[in-house]
Amino acid sequence: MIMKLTRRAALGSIAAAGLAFGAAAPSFAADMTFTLATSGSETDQRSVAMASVFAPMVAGFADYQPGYNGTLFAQGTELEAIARGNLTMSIASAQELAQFFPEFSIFATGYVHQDAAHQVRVFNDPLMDPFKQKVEDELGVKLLSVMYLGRRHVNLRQTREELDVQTPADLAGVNLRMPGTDAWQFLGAALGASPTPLAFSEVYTSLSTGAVDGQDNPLPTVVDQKFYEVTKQIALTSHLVDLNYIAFSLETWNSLTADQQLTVQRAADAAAAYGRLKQLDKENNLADFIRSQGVEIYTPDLAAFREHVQGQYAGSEVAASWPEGVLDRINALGN
Ligand code: KDO
Repeated sequence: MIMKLTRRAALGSIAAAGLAFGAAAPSFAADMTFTLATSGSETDQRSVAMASVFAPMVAGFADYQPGYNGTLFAQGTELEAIARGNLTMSIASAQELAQFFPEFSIFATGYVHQDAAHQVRVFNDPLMDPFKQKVEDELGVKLLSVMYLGRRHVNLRQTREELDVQTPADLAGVNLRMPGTDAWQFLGAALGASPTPLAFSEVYTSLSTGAVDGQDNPLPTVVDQKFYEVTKQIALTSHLVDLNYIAFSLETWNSLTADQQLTVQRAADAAAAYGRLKQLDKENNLADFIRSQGVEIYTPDLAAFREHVQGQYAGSEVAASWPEGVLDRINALGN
């Protein structure tokens, strides 16, 4: 009979053997499981970073169990699942957090973050402390690190001959899929389009049937999701240098030893850094492949887009939620 020696049994026998020979019994932390939910795929660079960097670093005391493609929890429900104690981690967005705390919309505002390095400076700046504290105090979620998702561009089914996007006026009446939260819908309208809320998992099918005219995601996502199969152009609007946060259950965090907390924090930072570099590399090298798939890629009138989008936020209800002076501090951390 083959006895399946579980890890716990193995550790127990080692400890017993040690005691038998007078050695001090090593202290083994109870095993635990870190579940992660993401609407991203298993091959998405952020998922790869978590599985290949974060998971091994915490393996000494936690088993990492990811759920991809929204299979564990639907996109936009992960934070509540963490708050209810049904999930350990998620790759959260500022837009999702803005549903709970409207002031987070400042980190989801078009043409504010300038690049990946700016995102890191902002996340590590003291200006973030009240934001992080509020999420811990009121949602029971700890924001460990900032991940780079990439520059979002307008990606359409129409060919450039059919619709040449130079300014926001060219997007009038375009049915542009945006993720479901208010901050995303505001951004879609600020671009000049007619935004349609749709879950990430529905985007490919909706593009292929023509249920929507387009979507906006960074080039690595266009490739990972094969959106190039069902679209014909990308106008490089760079309207949002997008980010995610590695969100972690505060209850689980508080149950960890100090050493385990340090390891989890370092693992999250390492995964975010690794994923950032890989995503930047992909972003800088995918345009030719996408063009080879029949998608025209070009740069529109960026000044026109920036001016129009920023004009839509100025004086809006969204901007009214931003704490005094935070936008100036974010801009001061720019290049
Ligand atoms: C999307 O639904 O377009 C989006 O890019 C929004 C992001 O905030 C994030 O949720 C992302 O999807 C998922 O991580 C899948 O890439």
